[in-house]
Amino acid sequence: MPLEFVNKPVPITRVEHLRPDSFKQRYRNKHPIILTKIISDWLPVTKWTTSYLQEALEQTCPNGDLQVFSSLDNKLFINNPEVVQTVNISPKDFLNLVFDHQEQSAKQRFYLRTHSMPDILFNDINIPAQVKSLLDVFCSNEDENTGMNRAVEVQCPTKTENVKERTEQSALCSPDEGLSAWEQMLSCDVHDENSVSIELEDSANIQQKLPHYQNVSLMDTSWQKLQARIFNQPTMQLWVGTKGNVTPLHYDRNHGLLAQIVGRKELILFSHEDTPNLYPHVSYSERAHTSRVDLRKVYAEEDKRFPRLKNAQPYTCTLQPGELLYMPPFWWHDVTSLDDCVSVTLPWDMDSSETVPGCMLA
Ligand SMILES: O=C(O)CCC(=O)C(=O)O
Repeated sequence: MPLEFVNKPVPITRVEHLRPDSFKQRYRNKHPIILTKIISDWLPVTKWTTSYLQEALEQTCPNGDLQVFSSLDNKLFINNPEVVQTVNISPKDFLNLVFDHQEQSAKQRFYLRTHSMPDILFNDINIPAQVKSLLDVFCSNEDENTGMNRAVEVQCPTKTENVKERTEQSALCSPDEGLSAWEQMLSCDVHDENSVSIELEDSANIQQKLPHYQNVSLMDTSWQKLQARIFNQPTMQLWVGTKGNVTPLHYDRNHGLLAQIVGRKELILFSHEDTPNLYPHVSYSERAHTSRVDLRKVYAEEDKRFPRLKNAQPYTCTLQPGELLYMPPFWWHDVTSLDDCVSVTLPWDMDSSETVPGCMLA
């Protein structure tokens, strides 16, 4: 008989699109949510075939092997030498082993979790339209701390021929030598050599102020900050692994987006409020963010050591390719790959205004 929870598992809400203010009011730092359309036509979802991934991964290790995990029980994967060991393997062999459908039932499982996003793949993710589609939702129109309207940044526009000549002539004798003509015309602070900051309200008639320039593009500065945080190549991770892999119950201290690119993943989440029911490892250990519970064993009533688990409130979903899951900081999650899978995680830190839940400090 499978374990009966006191509280029935609740399916995580799915929406096609979400307005930034709804995200801020209802989900950010509060509740998980799945967005079904926001990445469905993302380049990675359509472009990352096995051969393309092989090419990208070969560039990250031109002279040799990738480091991937194999699991000591061929199932549970967590970054801990008691549970996994590392294997050195060429990208080609690794991808063949993961995506080889002949041997599916008996095969050895592997998991690749990169420490940074390989360049080629990062370029596919970080193209402006994709960045914008995510930031529209995950960043609202106000400054997070002051509630004031923000400044916008003007990216270096393209000069028309006319202006090029005038700039070159005036540069010979101009007292403002060093400042380009477009910066002088806006008479504002120079940000760096490619951009300047202006007040949001001054941005409405920006094109009229720069009549001789093309491609005047505006970038909201707090968007830029969030872009640098969410689309941060060193923290973004690529996960490629075999059907049946399990990342057991744990929490992260950051906001997390899990973008599902290939295959399906089944997730079980619990709020940080359920921490006492989830039996974390002792707080001074390196495994404090992981649970002592293997959900599969407890669900099957093979392990009776964790009676409080049945009082927890599970939130569940099967994440499909092209879907994006938002997980708030300190929410526990357990992930099973239902297929051979490729995913991308995009974590970002809590703001200074967001606090660690009291129950996690105990
Ligand atoms: O996809 C997985 O196997 C684990 C993902 C995860 O733990 C995370 O996104 O924090």
